[in-house]
Amino acid sequence: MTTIERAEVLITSPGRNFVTLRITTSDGVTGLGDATLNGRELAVASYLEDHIVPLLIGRDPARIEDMWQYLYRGAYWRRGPVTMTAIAAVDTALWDIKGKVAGLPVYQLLGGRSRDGVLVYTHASGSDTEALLDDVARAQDLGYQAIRAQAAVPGIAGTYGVKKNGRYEPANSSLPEEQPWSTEDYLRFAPTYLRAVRERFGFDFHLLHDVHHRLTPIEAARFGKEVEDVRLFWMEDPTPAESQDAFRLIREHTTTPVAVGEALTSIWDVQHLITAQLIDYVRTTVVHAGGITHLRRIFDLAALYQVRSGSHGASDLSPVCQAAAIHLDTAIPNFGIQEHMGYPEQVSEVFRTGVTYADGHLHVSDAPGLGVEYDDEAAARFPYSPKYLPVARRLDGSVHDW
Ligand code: EZ4
Ligand code: CO
Repeated sequence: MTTIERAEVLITSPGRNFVTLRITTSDGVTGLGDATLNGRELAVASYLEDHIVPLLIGRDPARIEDMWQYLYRGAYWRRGPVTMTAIAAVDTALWDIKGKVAGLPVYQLLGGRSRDGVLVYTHASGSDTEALLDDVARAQDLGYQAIRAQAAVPGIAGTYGVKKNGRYEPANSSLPEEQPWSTEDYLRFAPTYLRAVRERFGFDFHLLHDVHHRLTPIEAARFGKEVEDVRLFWMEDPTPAESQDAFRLIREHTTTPVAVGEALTSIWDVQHLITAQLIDYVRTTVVHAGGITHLRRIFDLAALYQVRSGSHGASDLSPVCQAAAIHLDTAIPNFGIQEHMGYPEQVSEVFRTGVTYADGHLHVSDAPGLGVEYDDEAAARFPYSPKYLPVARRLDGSVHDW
């Protein structure tokens, strides 16, 4: 029997930190899984190295579902981002191996193509409304048909989502940066720049906006209602999702579509959101929600309730996760949209991927497995350096949701 012979946890920082799990079988086939949890990289590396890798050696790499059950159900301590990211890494690597053994790209193993390409949205932002408008024009020139718009709230240094020197990278300091937040200023300003985008560019493209957990349910309801004329594709993470029922209040007040889930890690975290039809798009993704196996299960549940996928795709999800996500997006019936933020240049020196962009869509190659290769020599040139996400404080100094 073919067995898992080796599993290595690889850490590199080509412009930003990534953790990768590489599993090698007794037949010499390798599979890759993304294990990156932004700002908590070493916690996942330890969970894998100290608690998962010893369990893998000698097992059958073909038993993907059983491995998932063994690592999730077989453990007393369940769920949470560290655990689910580690399980995701194993699951993704095993799908990669299965594809290579079969000589098929992963989307074929998932049932084959449901669409020609994967609609993606890119990010546009600005230090003020004019700069945002310039950035939306740039995104349109690149062919994007869906664009997320964020602008710096006047007087609020470090507003979420605004690029510095052409890139947005929130995990930016060796200890968490503390950033101010004013809900009042945001609620006054954000509708004005979203309206300015529609006034300048019209309605012939999808416009998205990320609230990034900053509002209470009633504030989010007011915001959604106020921007209905802007016809957002979605408002993202309007309020923290620890209480799934909080979304009912938003729902009762506005027809602005709601997306949530980038920080959620299991089907249980989205069960009520989906089954009570409190959201329109579920943003869970491969690396943080238990891998291809579990994400497929979430999307299948979502399909029953006309909820579509809208997976997180920020630069802190590695090209291995991106490739896995595009394979899944290609295959599922209820795909909605995929986030595509792009990577620092050096990332392509370490990860060679078959994912390509054309006309607002991403495509996977027909290479067997996920179609991603990891260059150890290049990786060694970029040592890990600790980076934290910021912390938000209201103007009175108290902690707010970042
Ligand atoms: O803040 O991935 O929609 N994208 C986002 C991201 C998240 C980061 C956190 O690690 O909200 O920018
Ligand atoms: Co987001």
